[in-house]
Amino acid sequence: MTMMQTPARTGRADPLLEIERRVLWLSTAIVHYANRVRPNPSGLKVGGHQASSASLVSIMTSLWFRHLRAADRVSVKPHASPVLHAINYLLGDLDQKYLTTLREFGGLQSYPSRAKDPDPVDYSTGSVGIGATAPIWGAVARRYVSRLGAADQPGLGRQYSLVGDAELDEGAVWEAILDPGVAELGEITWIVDLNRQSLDRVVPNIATGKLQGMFAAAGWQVLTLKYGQLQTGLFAQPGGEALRRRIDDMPNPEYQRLLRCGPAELRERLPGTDTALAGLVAGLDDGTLLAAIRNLAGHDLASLDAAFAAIEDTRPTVIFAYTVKGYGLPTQGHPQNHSALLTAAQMTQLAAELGADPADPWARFAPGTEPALLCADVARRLRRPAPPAAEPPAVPADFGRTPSGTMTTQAALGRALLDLTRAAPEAARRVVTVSPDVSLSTNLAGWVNKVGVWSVADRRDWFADDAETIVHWREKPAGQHIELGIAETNLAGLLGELGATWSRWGQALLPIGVLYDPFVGRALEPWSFGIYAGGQSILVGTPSGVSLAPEGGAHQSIITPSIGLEQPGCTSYSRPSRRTWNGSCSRASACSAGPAAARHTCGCPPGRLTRRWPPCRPIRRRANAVAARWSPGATCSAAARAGRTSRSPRWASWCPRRWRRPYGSRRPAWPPTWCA
Ligand SMILES: Cc1ncc(C[n+]2csc(CCOP(=O)(O)OP(=O)(O)O)c2C)c(N)n1
Repeated sequence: MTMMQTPARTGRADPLLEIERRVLWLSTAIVHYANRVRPNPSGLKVGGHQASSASLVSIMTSLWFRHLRAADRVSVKPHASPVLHAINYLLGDLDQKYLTTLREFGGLQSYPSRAKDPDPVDYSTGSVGIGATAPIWGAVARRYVSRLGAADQPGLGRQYSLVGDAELDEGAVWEAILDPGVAELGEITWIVDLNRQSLDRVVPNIATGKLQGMFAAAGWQVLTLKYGQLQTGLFAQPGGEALRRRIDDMPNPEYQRLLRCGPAELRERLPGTDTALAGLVAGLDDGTLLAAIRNLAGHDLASLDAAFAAIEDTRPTVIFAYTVKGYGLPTQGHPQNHSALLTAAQMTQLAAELGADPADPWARFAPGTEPALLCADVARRLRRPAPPAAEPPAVPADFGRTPSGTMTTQAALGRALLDLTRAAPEAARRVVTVSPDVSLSTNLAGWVNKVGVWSVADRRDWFADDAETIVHWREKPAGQHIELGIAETNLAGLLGELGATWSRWGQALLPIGVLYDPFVGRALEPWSFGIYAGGQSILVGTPSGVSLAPEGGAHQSIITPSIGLEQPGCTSYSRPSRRTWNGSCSRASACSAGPAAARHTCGCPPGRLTRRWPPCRPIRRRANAVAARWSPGATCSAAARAGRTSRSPRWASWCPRRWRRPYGSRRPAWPPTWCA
């Protein structure tokens, strides 16, 4: 029996339903081939997630083939990557040769990867919670670059996240949702794939109501897709109210157990002692009864249409879509189906149910048929122009000014930013600083005064006329400092997206994140992820050094340099002094924006650490040591074109001068798909 029994809404075959079935088949077959067909001499587990994918097939079919527009961007739950590839294949954006390469070297990646997959992927995902929140920071970055005249203006596209329900366990999710600026981003839409299963289990008390309340309290529009059309129809019949109550009241594991029942067992278990419900059940044939219990709105294309139509673009929206993990597969609803693989016999049976041919598993729709025409239409609708080539401004090698005297490198950071506004206004226009509520205590006050604070709309500065106020917090869309709440994970997420605008919209920024040094560790995982996903930025941890600065141990870490040392794709630089700054530069791009860091990180082979640990004192330095000089090679063009780095041997001394060449002269360009 096929489980994809969404009731036909028209008398004839609906091309969207045919596409939905084909997407289910292809996504299941991609995983099947990798595990059970492709030769595997080592015998090592390959893996892949048929049930997680099946859970999102209806939602993604509806989104891509009915609602998505070219300017929209989508982050896809990591374990549904086969669905994304299946859709890209049907749209002509993925060559057939890749369908047999899931998790193979050079093939389709385990999880959607913007940097490595051969087809269009908007956001890399994999570490749950981080990929889900990336579109929030992508939305901020897009709004930010629009001030530079980007072609792709804000508000033109929604930023979707397709999120697993267990993903909402992740702190990164709530850290992002609670940021005060996020409630203003009406282009954000999350769809929670509410299958009530995680990796290990059926989550007993997932408490959807509580989650919905938390989103609503954060200012989000909350939509719920629970009952499919078949269920809704039954609710109107005698005994229907009892059915609704029963479905609402039963615990999640019991519901999942019912999904595993045959008709006879279901007739007994579902009504229990409720005679009204028993009467309703008795009147249903086996097929309708089985279809009804699993008829959740997340698999109902008409219900999905209604939900998309209800999205208000004035505030973020979350849609809780009830689904069945493994929907349409023999493994559906089983508590241990997360990594379960269909057998060859089950695949043959599935092909028969879905109208596929196991002997020709990758067949497209026959030319001229309705689904083929729909695929062609959608491919046209979603075609995106390539972003214009990012032409970053030149960054001067020398500011032509020689500061003297004693200065901490922390103070030099603020000074260098201000000097840049005078020496190279066009480059300075592309600098964007980000701080998790520590911009003043890390010496950015002068810069903030000069450039203002970025906000979605102009806000009145109520202290503009207050003579005692030294730092003016002028919030406006033209501001160049972005202030976040105390949330280092958000900082790293936003930096990654600001550092990727050159590849998305052809606008290079020089993002600089500034935070207290020990909290680099707190931001570490999203930071690593952002580098892997292609974000290019400078992260400044201050104060740093091995001997303690007067600010004390709670604000100074001695392990940050080790972190930089170990992080592939990151050039780490530690400046000597306790009141110093530690510029950890991910890729060459933003090296140009750092003063001391620029001199050294841009000259060093990527992935290496230069470090020096002198005693903890402010340093008397000659002008060009800190604020006056910028690395000759540190231009953003090097940044924008830098390739991935390889691991390098460790270095524990200053970088020799002979290494000080721009990255651009050594590194290959990103592959063209990078600019999707
Ligand atoms: C940060 C992180 N922790 C753990 C994992 C391992 N993991 C992968 S999927 C998964 C469960 C995801 O459940 P859910 O988001 O509900 O997706 P679905 O059940 O629909 O596959 C876990 C724990 C991960 N990828 N990332």
